[in-house]
Amino acid sequence: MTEAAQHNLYAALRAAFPSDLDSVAVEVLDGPGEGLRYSWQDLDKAAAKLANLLDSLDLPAGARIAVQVEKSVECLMLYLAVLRAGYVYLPLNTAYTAKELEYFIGDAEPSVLVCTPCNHGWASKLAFKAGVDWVFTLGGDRDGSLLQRAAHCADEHETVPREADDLAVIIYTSGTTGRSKGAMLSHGNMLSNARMLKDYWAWTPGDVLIHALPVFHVHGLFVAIHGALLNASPMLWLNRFDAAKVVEAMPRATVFMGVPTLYTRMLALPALTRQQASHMRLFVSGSAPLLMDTFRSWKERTGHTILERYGMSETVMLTSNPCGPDARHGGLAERRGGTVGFPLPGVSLRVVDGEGGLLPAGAVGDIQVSGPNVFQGYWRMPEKTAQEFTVDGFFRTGDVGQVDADGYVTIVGRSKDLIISGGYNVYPAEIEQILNELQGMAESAVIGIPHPDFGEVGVALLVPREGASLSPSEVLAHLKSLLANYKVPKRCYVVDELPRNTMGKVQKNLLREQFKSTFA
Ligand code: MCA
Ligand code: AMP
Repeated sequence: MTEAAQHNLYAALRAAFPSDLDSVAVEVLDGPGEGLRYSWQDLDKAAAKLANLLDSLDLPAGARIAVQVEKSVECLMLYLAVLRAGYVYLPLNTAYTAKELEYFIGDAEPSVLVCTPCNHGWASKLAFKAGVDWVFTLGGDRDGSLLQRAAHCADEHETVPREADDLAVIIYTSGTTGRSKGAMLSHGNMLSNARMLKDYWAWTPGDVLIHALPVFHVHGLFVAIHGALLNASPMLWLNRFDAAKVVEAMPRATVFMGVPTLYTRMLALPALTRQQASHMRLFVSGSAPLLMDTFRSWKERTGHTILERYGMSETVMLTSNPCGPDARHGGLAERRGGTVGFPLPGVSLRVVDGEGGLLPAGAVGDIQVSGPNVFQGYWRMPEKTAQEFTVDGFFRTGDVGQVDADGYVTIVGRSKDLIISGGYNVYPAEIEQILNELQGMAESAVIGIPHPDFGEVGVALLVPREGASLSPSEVLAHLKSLLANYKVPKRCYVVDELPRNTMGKVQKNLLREQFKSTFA
């Protein structure tokens, strides 16, 4: 392999594969492929075939490959193939509606779209209209045109050289303006983060990962998959999270990663016992705040202390509680509930006041970060990108927090108006924009309130125009037709007015207080 090819993330992952390529890399625990075992050789050869298929399409340099398919091992192979062939992977949540897909395709201008066979009718129509050259299908049962076409391709492929700064992935995140932005991550952003996490979380030979997260966001696609592949660790693979199946798999595994909702759902099962979890080494939680109650209950029930970490689509992972003693912090090894741990090695994190002045330990302010993991900017949004970075190159996370005297970081809130529901981000602005365009709507506000399963969910408050009447159920149905289902508020109330401060700004904190017990 050439020197340059080694900057390609795929080359680094491939170099870590075990010498016995016939050993099991992935075992599927659910769905149509339940019981199937894929070897490392299978991953490598399928990724080669798919990369050769992409090469045969004569795509322009830097071509985006948009993928909106159900989770499957074949989807993982496609991800590896795109990296290997040097193109840019664009994963899309399967919950996105036609309207949302249309936006992403219009913005990213991919050359290829891979969709599920059942969406092919409308998705291909929309894609071809937007100028996409190729549309393939990939189903959950190894069906669809993508694999049929790739079957005829050679199963060897020379990994395309990439520089560390070359674009590998675009991940869309919604925003406080209501318009989604594509965060551009390079091969170097992801590889540096994956290598550092391998050390920091002490991945060891013999580790086995239970993979139960979606593969279209940072947590499931990068943190979990890169971790396992870089450590040559087999994955026990669930296409859908199923609390009972994860608990059942624990005696054969050592590592699990999840959002807090997954932990609360497992805690509801009597089968989760100390004995059942005794083979496990590490439980990681992230993407949303882990409640102290969940942290304590997990410890009591299983004997394990969940390791909470913090990251973003724009930065991959930023901080983590220690896995073992951290020499940078006097050998502290304690995983402190309610905190997200220390900045990871190589990451600089600071807490600043409104003017950008550095705050002392314990003071609450805006979190800014820099490091080799921080993204290259927002796709085709140079002004937005410039706004989000300070003059000395720190990225403004939009999270509010503090660093204590021992160096532990705590996230205490967000300056961005964001709801995190079951680990998915929901931006009220995106929903309010749609609501405010409805006939008869004077104004609206979407707020996040506590929910026992999803941690937080959205509630919409609607103010009708004088003389107009609004039907909450019709409004919700309208939102459902346009937005991914997890973004749709769980409740909708018609109110006379919204509380405002003297500047005229809606006081969402008062509304959150008023509705906080809705799901208690
Ligand atoms: C499903 N529903 C939801 C959510 N998920 N509502 C609000 N929030 C959600 N997260 C709704 C559906 O709309 C549907 O409602 C009903 O619940 C049942 O849907 P279903 O698909 O059956 O739900 P599920 O399979 O039980 O899914 C729940 C889940 C899933 C397993 C918690 O949401 C999930 O996998 N979350 C993980 C998200 C994740 O990977 N985040 C990482 C992002 P209806 O019937 O009315 O339509 S990466 C990140 O955040 C950063 C970088 C980081 O730090 O990691
Ligand atoms: P995303 O759009 O998926 O990149 O979401 C990133 C956001 O998720 C961060 O800016 C935080 O607000 C939030 N987040 C991620 N991990 C944690 C955590 N452990 N605790 C609190 N918030 C978190």
